[in-house]
Amino acid sequence: MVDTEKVEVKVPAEPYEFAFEPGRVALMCIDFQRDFVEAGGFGESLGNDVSTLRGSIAPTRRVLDKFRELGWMVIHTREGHREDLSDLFPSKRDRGNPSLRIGDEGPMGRLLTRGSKGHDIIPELYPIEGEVVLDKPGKGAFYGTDLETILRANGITRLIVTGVTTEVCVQSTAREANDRGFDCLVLSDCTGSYFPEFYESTLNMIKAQGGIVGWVSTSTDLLTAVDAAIPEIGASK
Ligand code: TIU
Repeated sequence: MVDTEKVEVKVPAEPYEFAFEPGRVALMCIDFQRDFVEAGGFGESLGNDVSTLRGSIAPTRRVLDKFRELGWMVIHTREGHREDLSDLFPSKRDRGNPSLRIGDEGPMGRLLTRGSKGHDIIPELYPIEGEVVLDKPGKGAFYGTDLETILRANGITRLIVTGVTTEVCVQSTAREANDRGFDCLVLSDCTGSYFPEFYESTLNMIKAQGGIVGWVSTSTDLLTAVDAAIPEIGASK
């Protein structure tokens, strides 16, 4: 048995290597909900082609499987609101004057409303027992949630960030984490945007200026680094 607490995982990344101790890292799967990824949901109601996000699912699943195998912390987030919409600002409900608004009935139930099919996480990345599921009313995962308490209570200092969409909830969460002293490694193939140019710009912004918001790498580089740091576990694959 390898004592994973003593292992340091060194991931090639931009702007430079991202190293972490296994016991201090958590995987964030941000808003992989039907409402953003599947047809008939909130993302499509805003006029987006949701198929652009699907490429991020399979690589995220590979990372999720590795975290599960190793027993490392996993946190899933879901953007959405209470059934009575008491936590929904009018500014958010009305923005853009869409034909279907948050709380309205859509093909997958009420848009971005807790308890609806569309609000829940896609089957490919569905949480299992022991993983944290965090409901959030905003874009950033720290706003209006107990995420900071959960991370600090578990000794987590570094986050592996996946999710949708890159420039909205992923970027907001990475910036919130950064301001609270958490280091974020965003996996470029495990995030997706409805807008290719925003995807590129966001990843560039995060890693610019010596990592002003965080680091960027890929699922392959992360998984290779994990297997290299923990040979017994890698060899058992
Ligand atoms: N519209 C869009 O790109 N994203 C969101 O509204 N929420 C998240 O990113 N989760």
